[in-house]
Amino acid sequence: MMNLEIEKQLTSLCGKTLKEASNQEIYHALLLYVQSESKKKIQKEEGRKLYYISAEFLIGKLLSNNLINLGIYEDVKEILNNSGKNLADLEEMELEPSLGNGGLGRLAACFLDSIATLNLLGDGIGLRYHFGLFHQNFKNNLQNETPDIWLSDDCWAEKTDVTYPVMLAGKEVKARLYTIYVTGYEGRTNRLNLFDLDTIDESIVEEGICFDKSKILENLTLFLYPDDSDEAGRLLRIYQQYLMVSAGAQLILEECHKRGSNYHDLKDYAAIQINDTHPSMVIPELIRLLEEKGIEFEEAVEIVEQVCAYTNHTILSEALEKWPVSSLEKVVPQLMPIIKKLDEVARKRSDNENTAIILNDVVHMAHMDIHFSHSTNGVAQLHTDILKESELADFYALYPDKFNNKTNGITFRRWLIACNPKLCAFIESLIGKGFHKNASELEKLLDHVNDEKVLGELIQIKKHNKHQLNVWMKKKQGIELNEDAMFSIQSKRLHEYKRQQLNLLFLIHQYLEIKNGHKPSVPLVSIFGAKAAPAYTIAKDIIHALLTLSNVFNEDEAVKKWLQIVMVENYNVSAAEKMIPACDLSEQISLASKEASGTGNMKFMLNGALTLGTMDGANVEIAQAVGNDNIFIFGASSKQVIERYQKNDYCALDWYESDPNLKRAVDFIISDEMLSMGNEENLRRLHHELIHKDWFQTFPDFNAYLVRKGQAMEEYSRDEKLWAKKALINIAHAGFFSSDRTIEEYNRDIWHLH
Ligand code: 26W
Repeated sequence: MMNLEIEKQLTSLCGKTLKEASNQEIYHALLLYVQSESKKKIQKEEGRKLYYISAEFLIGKLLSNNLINLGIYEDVKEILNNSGKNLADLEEMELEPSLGNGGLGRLAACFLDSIATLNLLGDGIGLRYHFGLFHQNFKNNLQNETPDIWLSDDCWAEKTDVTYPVMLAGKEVKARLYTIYVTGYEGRTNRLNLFDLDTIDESIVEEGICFDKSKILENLTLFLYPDDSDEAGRLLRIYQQYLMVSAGAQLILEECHKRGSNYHDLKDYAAIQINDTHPSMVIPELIRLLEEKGIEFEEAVEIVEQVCAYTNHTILSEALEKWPVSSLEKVVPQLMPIIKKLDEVARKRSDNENTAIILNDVVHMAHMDIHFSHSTNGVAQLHTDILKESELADFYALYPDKFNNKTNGITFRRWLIACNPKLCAFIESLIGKGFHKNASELEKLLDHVNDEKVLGELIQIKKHNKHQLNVWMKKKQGIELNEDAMFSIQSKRLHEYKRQQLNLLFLIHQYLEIKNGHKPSVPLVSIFGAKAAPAYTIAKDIIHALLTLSNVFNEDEAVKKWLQIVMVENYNVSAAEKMIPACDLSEQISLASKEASGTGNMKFMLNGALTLGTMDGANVEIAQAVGNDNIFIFGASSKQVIERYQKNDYCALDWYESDPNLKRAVDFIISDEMLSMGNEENLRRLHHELIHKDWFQTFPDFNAYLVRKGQAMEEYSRDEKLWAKKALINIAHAGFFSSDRTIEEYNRDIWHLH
């Protein structure tokens, strides 16, 4: 019955039978159909509403996800099959928006899914970047950046008639609202509100991703985080942020007013979550707008503090945004008097200079957030502890009650149900479907961990997923993977603290051992996915070294069978959905204390990979959940690392000179083999950086990493059933890492919706 109705609608939207229609026409019809079905699940807006403001929403492709959430995935698949069409082919046609860098943006997307699934009233606010971050391709073993096109006629972001005036550098522009409907799993529909300017001109992009950074009206929303290594780029970031928060704040006030707020009681109508410091200007902007409505400054400050909450996602100082007063004076002169008054209030609240907002003519955005919101949270227990004890200790002393932890989570709808249908169906056959909405039910799997048949099936599913990844890689990059090997995957932004370079040194070591006649216990396919920020030189050098090393391996017939490096081009959500289900060993090897949480670690665990990791971010909580026998932990503790930084006595050269294995691996970067296939400049720079700086302390962890990874490979090759048992134990304990749990905690402690 359902099928007939859907088919009728699709046929009418296509204007012809599904058999006759092209994939493009069917995709278009499905988009319209899903949008109209989604809108039917919009509910009346009552009570307090959450606004999640974020510069990034890494939402991934939406078709399958929406079909699953609307409960019609299987129906649509069957209807298409009956007409000789294939849903997977349609999924391939969708262009993925790259509206984020990594974890922070993907977290925001998972949160929107969980908020709607839990039937909470909550919308996202962000920007409609035309080309997202960038599209990555490799040429001559180097990363190249081009625009990542996603806007087309078949686009999930609907243009609206709604606009808000925004003052940029004293000139008024019109911010236009676009809407993406966010479906909950068997739940309500909310919105993702994305702002843009009508005046953007995509044709000003020249070679690669270069464009005239001074033409604000034409370039403002072209890219996410355009290169901020120069002044024009930094100003552009401020323009972007202000467009987002000013339009966002106007939308919030307008909606609350419509629902009955007189602004004095704004806290009964709105909760605003500030996702890292990028949207921090929402605080002075709201105060400015409330003053325009006749509210006194003191009261406006109070209202904003009741409404806003701030999430910190990093302790890396370069990511804690600080804007020069002179830059803000240029772009948002209307905010500077307010920020100065807020600085005075902050200085009255505490005589500790470190907690001031303006220091040496620089505005510390995070400081403003902490003073003028009622909650500051970290994103994993360890991260929150470090914030309280060191990075933000002065603020914790001032406002102990504001600080709280919200360990990150992921949506199981996308990261299991959609991306790993075989595993999902198998789990359902064992414990039913309850875990779709109640993730802790996965613990029921513990009853099966000694069942040989179950473990055998789990092994087969992993094999199937590895085969699928191989098929995809062959098609995408013409690379064939050794399916019998262990698949280790490190996929995340490229950053020195995440230490892809440590993995590189391991691979070199393994290669040299094979050359010396010491074969590893199992062949290894080492897969990477990573984009490097366009201006981050050393990160790009690491990509270059990995690609070059991969050539070296491929050229060597004897080594090739044992070792393979695969760099997945343009790593994004869709690539992750293919890679994660196929992983045996999940590489989470950041320098302890530096990875706030990580969320990839949770996705791999849920899909039955074992973690090789340091005691960092949420790895700590994963280790607690699964127990030490079911995870491979190595390396210095966060305490040791923090101490080393405090003492400032780490000397990379000493480690290099005292460990022959390490020295041999590091020097191979500039060996004849590498130089003959790579660029001398890139390789020498990386070599030099490692031995003279190694700011993220790869050398002290090198040996522990070799040993632990060797153990993991040995266990994997010795007893595949035991490995599968450990994988099942990981899946069974993944429930805590559902973003439904995270959102329930945000709501319980911070938002108080319903
Ligand atoms: C300067 C601008 C800037 C700085 C840092 C923009 C973006 C970033 C990062 C990409 C922010 C980020 O993604 N942080 C990650 O947030 C995740 C979700 O909480 C955490 O799991 C990761 O550990 C953290 O690195």
